[in-house]
Amino acid sequence: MTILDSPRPAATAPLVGVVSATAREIIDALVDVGISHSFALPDSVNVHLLDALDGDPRIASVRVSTEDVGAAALHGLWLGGGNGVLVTEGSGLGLSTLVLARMINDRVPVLILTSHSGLHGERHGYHQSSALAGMGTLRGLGIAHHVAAPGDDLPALVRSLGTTAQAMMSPVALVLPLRSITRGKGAAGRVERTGMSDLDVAQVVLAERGNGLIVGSPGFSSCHLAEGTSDDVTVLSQQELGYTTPMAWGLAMAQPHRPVIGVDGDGSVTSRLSVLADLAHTGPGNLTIVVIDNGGYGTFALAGALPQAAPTGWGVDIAAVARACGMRHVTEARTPEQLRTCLAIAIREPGPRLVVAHAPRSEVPAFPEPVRPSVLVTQALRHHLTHPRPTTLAGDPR
Ligand SMILES: Cc1ncc(C[n+]2csc(CCOP(=O)(O)OP(=O)(O)O)c2C)c(N)n1
Repeated sequence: MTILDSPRPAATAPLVGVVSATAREIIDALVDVGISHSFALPDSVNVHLLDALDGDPRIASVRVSTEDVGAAALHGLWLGGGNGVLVTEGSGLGLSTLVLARMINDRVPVLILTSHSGLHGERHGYHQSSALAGMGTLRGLGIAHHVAAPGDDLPALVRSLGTTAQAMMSPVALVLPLRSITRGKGAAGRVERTGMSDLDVAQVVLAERGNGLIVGSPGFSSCHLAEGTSDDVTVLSQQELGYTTPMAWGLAMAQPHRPVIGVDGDGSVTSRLSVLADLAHTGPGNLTIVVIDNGGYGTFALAGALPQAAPTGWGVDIAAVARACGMRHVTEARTPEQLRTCLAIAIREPGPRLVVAHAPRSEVPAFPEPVRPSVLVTQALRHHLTHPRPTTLAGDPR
């Protein structure tokens, strides 16, 4: 057993979580406290609520590609006479810190429904960063908040905290427990799609990488990349939306003689489109970014959600944006064969290069989470790249 074969929950481990409310009950409570608009980006806890909000005429439901932008829009909305709720996981709340500080300064109320407190049966270690960012923002800014436990009366809490936000003229947050909101009636429709899949993309990248270092994204593809490379520290993933491409960029700068491949998701890249301008300007030649474009946030199929459109699903063309930003080497692939050709060139020729892999089909991974705790891979990769002598993961050979 190597250091990376760390214990993980069995795939059959019971899911911890108690449904506390249907999405409809939460929306009724939001309406009762005068919420007119919601701004949101999906996560596994809120996704059923967002689907229900989209279909409820009482609240205008706005999907955003990054949460801090939603927070800033809610500030403007209040100026104009509206009352909003920000629905976000903890990582997005962390991103919104600066905007919330301004809202506190200006006495602008907003109700925040967030998730990942780091308590109550959390079983994915990679949610730690989300919990730290979200709870850190609440504590650091002194935002009044309540961490709900499984089984709590969530609609009552929404009514109570929504009222408080308005009375105190301040942001107020409810931290939702895992799997606490159900869709209510009706099962999610599964959409059958044809064409290349995220699994195909991962397999081609692994086959074509040579000695390339790989940085995956928060989506399914990281699980596909991790399966079968469990002893390989040169394949790691970045679990925060939007930061796969920047992390791969920095790694490529530090390792100029080695190819570096960022395997990013369309939802992740569109949350930080400005990185494409940065890469065009200063991106290193050994960097290749493969964007898996499936038109949405495919990962939430795991939570039994309806397909969640990302900006690509609304028509954003990542290849066109990259070209408009000044990236000179942009290609697109629709089949594994085309992707193989694009990658072979990208890895051989100087870049930076962007390959958009149109992969509408999502394969649910065999084990739907990164196989290894990221701290182990992070530290092992750094050691591997900076240590003058070869090491094995089982231990230092000296
Ligand atoms: C800042 C932030 N907000 C929200 C999330 C929750 N989240 C996890 S995976 C994911 C979707 C990723 O979409 P995409 O990059 O298109 O990959 P796919 O799910 O399609 O594989 C989201 C929104 C997150 N990880 N980070």
